[in-house]
Amino acid sequence: MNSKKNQVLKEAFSQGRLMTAMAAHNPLSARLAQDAGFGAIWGSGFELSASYAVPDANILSMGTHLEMMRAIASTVDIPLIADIDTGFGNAVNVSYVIPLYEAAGASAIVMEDKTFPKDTSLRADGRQELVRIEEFQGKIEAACAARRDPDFLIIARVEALIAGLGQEEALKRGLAYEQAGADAILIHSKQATPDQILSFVQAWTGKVPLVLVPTAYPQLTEADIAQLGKVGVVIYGNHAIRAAVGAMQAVFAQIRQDGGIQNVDANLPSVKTIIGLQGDAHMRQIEARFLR
Ligand code: SPV
Ligand code: MG
Repeated sequence: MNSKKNQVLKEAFSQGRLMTAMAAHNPLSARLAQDAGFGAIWGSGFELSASYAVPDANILSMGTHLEMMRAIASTVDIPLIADIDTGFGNAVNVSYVIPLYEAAGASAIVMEDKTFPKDTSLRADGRQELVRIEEFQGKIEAACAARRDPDFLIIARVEALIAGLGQEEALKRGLAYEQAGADAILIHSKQATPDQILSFVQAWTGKVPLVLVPTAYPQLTEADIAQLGKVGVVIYGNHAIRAAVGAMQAVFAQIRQDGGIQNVDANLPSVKTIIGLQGDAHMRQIEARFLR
């Protein structure tokens, strides 16, 4: 079952098809993303941290993230790309972490070249310290050696642009990580226009596909990205949690303002809709078949 999901991503890469991955922070948000037609789920550390109301800075334990990935992977049929931040330590930690994520049902991991504990990328003035290139190559090699299914993808994330180190350093790191065995390179940018990313993509001479997270430069559409030809996945990094926060804030404020739920009820998904999302139909089938 899982090896099939792994192949979906791998095949998209080899066929040069652009995959879309929507962030999720729990199985319900993953199911909604699947129902909406996204090709994959992004097991976002930012979203999970936000859902626990803590910063995205390795405050949550690896176990907390891992268990959420297991719950998500067992709920959806599309591949899960797990965000393992910096790999929770050095190459030794990575060697132990990869089989756990694979067994949890992820089809790929993204590991970034920052120091542990990391700071979140999109915050202005975050602590963005990178590890040495050789050290990160060792972590990628450890990840590749630790996977059991060769179709389980190891995606290396370059944070040089986030750290303000410029395109040359970002390209150097991307190529070094490809050489170490990475199946794709995620290049992240927090610039408010796509120029920085477009320049990187144009200059990219590697053979493996790139992965983009256009949160900071939303003007860049999927059609634009597909046209670039070098990008394998576009990740929508935090739109599930932002949508949820915005919707809750609006409804909670309305209820307080009105002194009751009389004006919000008609605009909310019905209880029946939620029961459907809980997988009620499946449970009723089980009831009909086995309850005596
Ligand atoms: C995440 O969603 O956890 C990411 C993407 O890593 S970002 O928050 O943009 O760094
Ligand atoms: Mg993250």
